[in-house]
Amino acid sequence: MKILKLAHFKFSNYFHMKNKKRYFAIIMLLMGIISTGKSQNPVIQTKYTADPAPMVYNDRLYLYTTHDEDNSTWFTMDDWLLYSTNDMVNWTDHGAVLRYSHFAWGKGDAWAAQCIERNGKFYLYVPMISNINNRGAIGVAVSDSPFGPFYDPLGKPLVQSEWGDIDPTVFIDDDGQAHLYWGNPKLKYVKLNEDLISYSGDIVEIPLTAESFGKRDGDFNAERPVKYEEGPWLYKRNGMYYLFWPGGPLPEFIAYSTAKSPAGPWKYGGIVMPAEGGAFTNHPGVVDFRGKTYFFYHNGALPGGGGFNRSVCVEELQFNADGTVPQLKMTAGISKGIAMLNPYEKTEAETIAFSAGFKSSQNSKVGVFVTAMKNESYIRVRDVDFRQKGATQFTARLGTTHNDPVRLEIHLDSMDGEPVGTIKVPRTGGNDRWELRTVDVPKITGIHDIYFIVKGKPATNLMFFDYWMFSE
Ligand code: FUB
Repeated sequence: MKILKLAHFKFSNYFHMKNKKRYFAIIMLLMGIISTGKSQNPVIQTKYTADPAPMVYNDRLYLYTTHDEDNSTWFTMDDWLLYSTNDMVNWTDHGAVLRYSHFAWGKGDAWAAQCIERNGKFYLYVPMISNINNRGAIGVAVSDSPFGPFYDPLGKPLVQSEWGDIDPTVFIDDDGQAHLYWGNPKLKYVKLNEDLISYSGDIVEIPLTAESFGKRDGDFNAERPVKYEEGPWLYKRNGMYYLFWPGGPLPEFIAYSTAKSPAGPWKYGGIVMPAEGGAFTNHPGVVDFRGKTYFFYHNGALPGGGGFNRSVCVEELQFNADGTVPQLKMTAGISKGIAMLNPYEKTEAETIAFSAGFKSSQNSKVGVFVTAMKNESYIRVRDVDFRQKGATQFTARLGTTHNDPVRLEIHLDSMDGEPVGTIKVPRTGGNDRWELRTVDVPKITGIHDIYFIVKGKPATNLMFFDYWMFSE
């Protein structure tokens, strides 16, 4: 009930914001960026995603997210999703890796999570409503792979004390000690044991002082005496500990505090990302990857987006020389990838730099695949290196249910002009039945962006697309 009240409070504040005009201007700007096809943010377009939790493992960046169901009017969230990238511009969808229903004690609300690796095992800390006492609780699920399957080794919550036990962030320090922070509106902390599925010592309630978390502007709220709201993210750089967190009053901005020890005391640092982007929540996720630092967050920028239909974005974060964090704006995203994509290896159709009109799903036949929902749906794949030898054939695994012709066009570097190849999509009859099609293409060499554009008369579900590759 308390969380419901909190959300109601969030919701009404949001819609009574005085800066409504500014909000709509930003939405129009983001929609403009999206429609030019040059956008990189939001990084996922085939589903509504929120609460990004990046993790680097074996030189690949994994991104766990929550999942706002389509047309949600509340935080209707049933599962946790996984995406990954090798280049920061093309993202592969690995589908849902865990659901609240996988926990015998889980009742609903698959909210902000974080995954961490130790000794080849993956620990996913997840909040949800527990059916033990109908309150928020934090569980931990374990897997041998970042992709799952994850299982609940405890059969009960790791933490369950009172309302507001949500949004866990986990961090393993250089000395091997793991730390867990969480909470809304309280901020709580505990040291995890070596096994990462238990803790010793008391749960500490971090004092919410203005010195640590900034004086709250606007409303006086006895429950929320400072800016801190929820969604903490613990990160370390050059011996300094950073706690990033969404602050209020609503709509949320992201701010940070620093400390010389992972347990605090914390010193308020300032606002990293002011409130903008059309969602009344935000959520930080910060990670180092191949020498750069990336700052993940969410907004409501996708078509149909908003406070309960959010989308995950990313910016590069460059710290100031003195270790303070500069203020970031929400932008079109990463403009330059950090690696090339090899078109001679099988590439999943759900590896996408940007798309419009596609939705992703998964089934037992092919795993994750994408569906073109309307005429002229497109997928852009960036920085594809055909090398000097060049490609002369294109193969795709795809299908449709329609009698009316549907075609897949392959374009290079732009959606305009003549395609380099066109496939007449075979009528397989369903997404449990697939066919391979190969077409010749004029020799393609060098580095290009590829656009896959689906064209046809059917009103919806034009084409299912599983994977593609070129041949030399
Ligand atoms: O996504 C559900 C909740 O909204 C998260 O747990 C919070 O951090 C906020 O983003």
